[in-house]
Amino acid sequence: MKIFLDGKLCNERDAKVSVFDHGLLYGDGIFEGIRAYNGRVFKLKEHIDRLFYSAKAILLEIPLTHAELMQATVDTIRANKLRDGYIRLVVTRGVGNLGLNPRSCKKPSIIIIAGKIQIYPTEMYLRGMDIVTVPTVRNLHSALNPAIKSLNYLNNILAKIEANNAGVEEAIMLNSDGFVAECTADNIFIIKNGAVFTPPLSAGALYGVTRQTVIELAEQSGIKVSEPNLTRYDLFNADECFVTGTGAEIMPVVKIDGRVIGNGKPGSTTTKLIAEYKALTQVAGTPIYK
Ligand code: PXG
Repeated sequence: MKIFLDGKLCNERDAKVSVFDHGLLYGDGIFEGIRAYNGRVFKLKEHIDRLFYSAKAILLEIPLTHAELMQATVDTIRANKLRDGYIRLVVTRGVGNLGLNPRSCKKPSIIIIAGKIQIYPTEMYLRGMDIVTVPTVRNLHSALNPAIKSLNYLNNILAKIEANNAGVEEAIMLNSDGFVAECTADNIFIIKNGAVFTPPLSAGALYGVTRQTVIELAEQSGIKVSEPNLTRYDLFNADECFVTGTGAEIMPVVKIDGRVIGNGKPGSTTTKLIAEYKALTQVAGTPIYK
């Protein structure tokens, strides 16, 4: 596997970072997870834009432009001869001394890994997923804003551990007011009486690229989409529920905290959105090969 590291494509065994990198020492850095389908990078500009927004929020200067970073991403996928795959883009604060002050870090590091990912078994997409709400509350905006895709994912990982302990694959995280925020690596949606609802960004949801794509697909089909605060009660009484993410794509949810959602099977609107999303991923995006 070829890895992009600080401007060069190198072999996997040579792709090493320093133990003094603040990305490792403090989780000081940001990342993106991007997918390629059928020889194209899906929503590349949206992901790169979000990476720059995360960088801005933590006062990290990415040493490449938007265009250069998009090109580096495409080059890395091409170097690995992939047509379908998963790209992990990481920007760390870089090498510094043992104190946490980022001023000691002179140059951020850029890492691009292009590989494969399958987060959930294929069969689960047909049957639907069982999820639970967990005790770990989503980060406060006033502490570490959930809109920042930072290398500090412990908030999400703790929730994931709680999901694992409950014997399920994904967790719903509430915010400190008890409203639904999102899942550990996915946004959440419900459908009630033919309309689509998803928590607002102000509730602690990431501005998900898949979330936005699904909102657009639903609206194009004439389905009303709104972003009100949602409670667990709203989820339990939904007709349909699904989660969205670059890794998971669109996963139907059929049980939440022991409550069966709708008729306990992936709903018809969810199934339609999954088909439309799949179709879009096959034709849209930035070409990798000329
Ligand atoms: N919320 C959180 C907290 C996320 O980390 C999403 C929502 C969905 O956003 P997108 O833009 O992907 O629709 C994410 C995305 C992984 C992995 O390695 C994580 C994500 C995406 C891809 C892979 O588990 N998180």
